[in-house]
Amino acid sequence: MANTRHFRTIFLSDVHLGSKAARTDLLLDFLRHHEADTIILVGDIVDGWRLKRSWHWPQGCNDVVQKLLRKARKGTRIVYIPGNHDEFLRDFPGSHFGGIEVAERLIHEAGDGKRYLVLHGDEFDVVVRNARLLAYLGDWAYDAAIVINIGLSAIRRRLGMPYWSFSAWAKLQVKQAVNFIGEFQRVVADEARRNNVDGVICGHIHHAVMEDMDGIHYINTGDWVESCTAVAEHQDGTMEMIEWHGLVTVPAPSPVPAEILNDMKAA
Ligand SMILES: [Mn+2]
Repeated sequence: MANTRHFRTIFLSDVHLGSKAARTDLLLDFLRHHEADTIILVGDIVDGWRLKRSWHWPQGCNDVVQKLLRKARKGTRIVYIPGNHDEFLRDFPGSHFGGIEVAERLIHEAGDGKRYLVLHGDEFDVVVRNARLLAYLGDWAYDAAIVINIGLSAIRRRLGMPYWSFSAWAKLQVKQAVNFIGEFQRVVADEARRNNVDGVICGHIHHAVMEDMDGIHYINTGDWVESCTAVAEHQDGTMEMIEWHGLVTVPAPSPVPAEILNDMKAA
C-alpha cells in the first residue's frame, strides 16, 4: 500500500476480539497501513471470557487474526503476551502457533539501546486496590499479594467465573479513577525499576499515555475499544503514540425503512 509506514516495533493491546465493542474495522485499517519488523501484542487481544459466555466472532475478528498471521508468514516477528482476558494462553509460555510466539513478559531493547519491560499489567490490580494496606505491611505482603492474585484468577478461570475488569471497576469509582490510574502507573514503574530497565510498556487499564514516572518511561498502549491507539517505535528508538481513526471507508447509508418506502410509492 502506497501510504504504509514502516516501524521497528509496534505495540498494541486490549483489542478484546469476541466482544461487541472491539473496533476490528479500525484495527484492520491500521494494520493495512503499518508494517513493523516486530509486532508485540500486549495482552487482552482475544476476550476469552466474553466468548465463554456467548460466542460472538464476526468476520472482522477473523480478518484481524488472518492479517496478523499473514504478517508473520511474510517475516514480521510477532510476540503475544497474554493478558487476563486471554489468560488461557498463559499455560503455553514459549510455544508458537502460526508463527506467533507466546511469552509471559519480555525485555525489549529499543533502537537507542534503552530497555523496556513489556507486560500486560493485570498482576498489579491487587496492589492498586490495596495500596495503602500493602504499603503498611511491606515488601513480603506485596509479593504475597501478587502471588495470591495470580492464584485467584486461575481459580476463577477454572470455576468459569467472569473476568474482573480494572477499567470498568475504575470507571465505577469515578472520583477516584484518576488516582487509581496514577497508582497503577506508579506500581508498574516500580516493577520496571526492580528489573533495572529504562521503561515499561503495558496495557490493561485502557488508558493510552507516554509519561515519565521518576525516570522510568511509562508507556501504556491503550486499547482498540475506545482510544484505538498503538505505540510505534522508530528505527532510532523514538516511541510514537498513534491514534488511528483514519482512512476508514464511510459506511453505506442505511436502507430506507419499508413504511417510508411504501409512503413514497403511494405518493
Ligand atoms: Mn487486561
